[in-house]
Amino acid sequence: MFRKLLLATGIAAALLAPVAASAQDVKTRIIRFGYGLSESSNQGRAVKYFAEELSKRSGGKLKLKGFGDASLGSDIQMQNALIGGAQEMMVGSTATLVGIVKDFGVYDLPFLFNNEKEADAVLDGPFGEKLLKSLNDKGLVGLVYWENGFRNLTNSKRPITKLEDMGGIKLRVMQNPVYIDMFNRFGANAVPLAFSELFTAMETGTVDGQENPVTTIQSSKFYEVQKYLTISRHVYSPWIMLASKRWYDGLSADEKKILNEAAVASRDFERKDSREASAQSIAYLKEKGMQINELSPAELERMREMVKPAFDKYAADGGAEVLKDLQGAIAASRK
Ligand code: TK8
Repeated sequence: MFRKLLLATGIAAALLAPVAASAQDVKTRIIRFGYGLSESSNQGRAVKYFAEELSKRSGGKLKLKGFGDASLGSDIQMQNALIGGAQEMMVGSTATLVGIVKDFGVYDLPFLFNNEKEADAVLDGPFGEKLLKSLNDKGLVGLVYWENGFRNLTNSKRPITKLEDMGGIKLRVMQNPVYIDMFNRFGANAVPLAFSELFTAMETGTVDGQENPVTTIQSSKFYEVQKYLTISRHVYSPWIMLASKRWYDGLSADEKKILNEAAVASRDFERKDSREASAQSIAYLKEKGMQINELSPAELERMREMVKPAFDKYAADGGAEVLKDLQGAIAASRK
């Protein structure tokens, strides 16, 4: 009797197992996911959340391994690894994609977005989607945009209260012509450099300053090597989650669905978390000894005036259409 029961349960289990497995066409996969910031940053927290979502939605089969602190390489190196199929996924700045799809530089023009709400509407809407799609024939799949945030200036030389204070400051910028042009117009000496080399460059005095959202200034401990923080909010910077197209194309429809849905969930988590963290950062940085000032509306207006020709240059360099589309999308988000 007992043996019969055992046998029966065994048969039932054998019959059921393939049913459960075939309900979802999901293989066990290890996904190497690289990012530039530390594990404890807003970026690191969202990678962890994404890993958990993937695991939950795949019954533990899609196993994401996060590699922070650019341990798989800088943004640009990782993009190339994805294209070649040597790495599955990453998150990084849209600004460093300009070597692959030039139009991504449009997000870097200064003072486009007034607030996060406009950015969300434009990035998640048809404009942002179209740019994501443009990566497909370059070997990349753009999944979602996360928030890096509004960028602010730090430096070790002097407080920046007016444009002229930027004069001669060696300022690290992302490897992107829009940033180089913008900060040279402001009178700084723009030095393009990978994020992964930035801390050391500031520590050794190779550069005097940099610009990033307050969350990054906190999580990357830039306050240890930078005295002055100027709230300028000159650019709203997105992050973009990317997959290797070579790898992605080999996924089943079920796996793609899980990946896409978990990516959207991670985006919503990341934006909320980053915004909450951002609200705490200023007080934290002050406590760490940074001297903080806000640029006056009048100074911001002078900066806007001064960089107007950067827009004309961008349009003349082949960006006219994408710029017009973006400005249209932002205007629509304000209605
Ligand atoms: C992290 C970078 C960073 C960006 C930069 O890899 O390079 O300044 O803001 O977030 O993508």
